[in-house]
Amino acid sequence: MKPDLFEAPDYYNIDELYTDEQKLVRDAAREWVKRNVSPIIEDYAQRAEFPKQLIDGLSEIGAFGPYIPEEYGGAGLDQISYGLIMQEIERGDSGVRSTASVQSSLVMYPIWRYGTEEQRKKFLPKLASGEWMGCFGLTEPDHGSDPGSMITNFKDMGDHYLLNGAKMWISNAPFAHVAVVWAKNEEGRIHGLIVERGMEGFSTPETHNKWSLRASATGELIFDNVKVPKENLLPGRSGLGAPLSCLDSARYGIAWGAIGAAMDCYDTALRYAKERTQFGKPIGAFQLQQKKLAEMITEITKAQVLTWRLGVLRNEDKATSAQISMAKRNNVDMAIKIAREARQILGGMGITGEYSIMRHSMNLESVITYEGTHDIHLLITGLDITGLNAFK
Ligand code: TGC
Ligand code: FAD
Repeated sequence: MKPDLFEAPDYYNIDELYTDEQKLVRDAAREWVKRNVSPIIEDYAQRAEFPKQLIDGLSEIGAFGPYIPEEYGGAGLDQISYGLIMQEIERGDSGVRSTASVQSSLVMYPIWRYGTEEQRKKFLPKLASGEWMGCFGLTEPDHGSDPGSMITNFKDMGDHYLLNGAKMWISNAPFAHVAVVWAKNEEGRIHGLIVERGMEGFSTPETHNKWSLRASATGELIFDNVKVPKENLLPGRSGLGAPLSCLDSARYGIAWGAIGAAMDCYDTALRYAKERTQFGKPIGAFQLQQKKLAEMITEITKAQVLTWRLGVLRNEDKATSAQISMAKRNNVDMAIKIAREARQILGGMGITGEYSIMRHSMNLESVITYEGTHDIHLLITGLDITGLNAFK
């Protein structure tokens, strides 16, 4: 892979909107990605392997629990800093950002928000340091967009719960030490359970042959009469709203992350267009290539403004789930279109691993599907503005 010459686009001086602390956090993550992710990521993606050596560094830049209070090992940062960390990591690779998103928003967040003090003390510091890695089991083989119909269930056996069922498409599953699993009790009410590796009847087979998110490990969670101690139930909230509130936090991070992937594709294509000569001049001098580049920077700038504003609302605890859906949907769609256009600017070179664009493009096919598909987020906006439910 070519050396990482990334220069972040900031066409509207968005930097002026960030505090010094936010910029410091962002710059540290940016530097870490340049030094540690860019040089190795293509190789790991080609081999379809998660680079586990990045775990310590991810913890050091605050990517595991950016907004979790410091008393539990988190970085105690605000929501914009959290977003900027996700942006920088996904500038490197969506799969690495996925690992951080799951650890922070889908494992640490529910334990922090809905767990007991004992659960917080037992799990959060180890998850923040990366000593333990986590995964989040909501999706099932037959229930993806409609998680409320899940069949994974647990029975109260007096001194423990007995868990049965299966989850599919679970990021980090193959190596996770703990899984936050959503399952129905005997009354059909959804609860979160912390399942730990080593519990009898719990297995995590890896999903192979992905063309997308190859540097992220994906797997199944299989529960065959797993005895889960009663103290592993998250008591703070039940019902579908509990896992969906975790998704709000992760979707918010993805809205920022997608900007990172788009920025990397744009920056690469811009540099290439100025250097590559055809018909006696740089291809960037042709109107058709300028149209692509001008549209890319316009869309990136709009996404930056949208996401900064969403971050302000999140910091004030005023962002709605529907606002988060709009940003996730818009920014991932923006990034996937930019990746496709940027690939074309590089001609044949664009399909090779010499450049990051094709990897981003393929990764974004997962990002546009997970955490709610492009269609589902549109329907969430539709429901919000009309009050009419078009899901069912
Ligand atoms: P519905 O009846 O609308 O809602 C059920 C209850 O949940 C509440 N609620 C929310 N609460 C918090 N945050 C949200 N975003 C919420 N959305 C809804 C709602 O108020 C209600 O509460 P209550 O008290 O009345 O019971 O539920 P529905 O069954 O009609 O489904 C709605 C729908 C389709 C929007 C939802 O289920 C959905 O978002 N589906 C998409 C599924 C999804 O996003 N799965 C993601 C799996 S995890 C993942 O992909 C991780 S990838 C990670 C990585 O690698 O980065
Ligand atoms: P389906 O729900 O079957 O949807 C198929 C198509 O139908 C989509 O185009 C969808 O938009 C459309 N559709 C569905 N319902 C409607 C409707 N009402 N109206 C209109 N169109 C509709 N899940 C986890 O729980 N944890 C994880 O860590 C996790 N990681 C993932 C990692 C990867 C790489 C991938 C690919 C997925 C991951 N997922 C995870 C699962 C992900 O959240 C689901 O794939 C996603 O929610 C969609 O579910 P599905 O694949 O079953 O598609």
